[in-house]
Amino acid sequence: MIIVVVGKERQDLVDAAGDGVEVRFVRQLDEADDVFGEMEAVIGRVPPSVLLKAPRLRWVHSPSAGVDADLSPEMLASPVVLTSSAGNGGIPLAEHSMLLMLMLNREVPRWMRAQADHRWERFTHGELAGLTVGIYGLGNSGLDLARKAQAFHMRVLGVRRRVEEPSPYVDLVCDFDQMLAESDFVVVTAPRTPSTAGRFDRDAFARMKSTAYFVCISRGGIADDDALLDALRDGQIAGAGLDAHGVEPLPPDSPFWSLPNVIVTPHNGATSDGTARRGAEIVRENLRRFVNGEVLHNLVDKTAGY
Ligand code: OXD
Repeated sequence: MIIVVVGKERQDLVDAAGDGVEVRFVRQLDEADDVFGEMEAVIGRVPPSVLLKAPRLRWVHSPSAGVDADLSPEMLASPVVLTSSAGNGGIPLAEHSMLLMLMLNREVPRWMRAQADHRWERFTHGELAGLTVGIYGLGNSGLDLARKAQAFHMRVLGVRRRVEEPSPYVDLVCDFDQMLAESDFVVVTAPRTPSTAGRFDRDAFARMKSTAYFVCISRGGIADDDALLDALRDGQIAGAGLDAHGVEPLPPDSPFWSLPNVIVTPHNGATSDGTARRGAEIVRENLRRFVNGEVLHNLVDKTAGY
């Protein structure tokens, strides 16, 4: 059996695969073109052109938690099993959401500007306690955020597709409109899928409180950027904290950079050693399971998109 890993050599993966399995490490998938016809699994992203040249391929493991970029029409049509790294970055993304909410609530950019000018500027700021956060998507990061937000004495609303799943630390799983109407912070933690793309349109922003903030830490494209920009400029909402953007990298001339009520971070919320470590553990365990014919973790429902 041949398994191709796009990434650095790792003895733990060779050990997990065991005897009789060839684990080939490459920097780019193209470097393994001599085994496209034989490889049975790829750990890494597989472009459509390679998918079509790999008749024995049975499993692809994505290095990402969100698999929107892996789900080409060819991948959707293929019987290849896709797994994700979901769960690797849930904790830091929830931390990043708290960070952005705190920064917006306390007007931290104002302190940073004052510090740059060596100016002692004290002002009355908000506190998160007693405010409502609406979490759009109760996966790993959404549920961890719910827990953290409750620890900050916030009321937690959640919107999720699989309402039957347990939602600990969420005060109320509700519908989209109720979340928009009642939240002081709306935080997008959902993957980008056919049903979430463009969900935050003009109508959605119009339904939010004018004092509310929009935070996105999962994927751009779930908000319609033009609608978001207009909502921010027209005062339909108070501001935004954005780690995920419709276009990445955010172009230098994007208006989001300079809006005074927006905090931009460069899709950096989960770039931590912990994310890498958890991702490595998910890969190792799935590799072991694949070789032993066991059910894999983090199976992607390709039609649902996550
Ligand atoms: C992901 C990411 O893994 O956004 O999906 O980093």
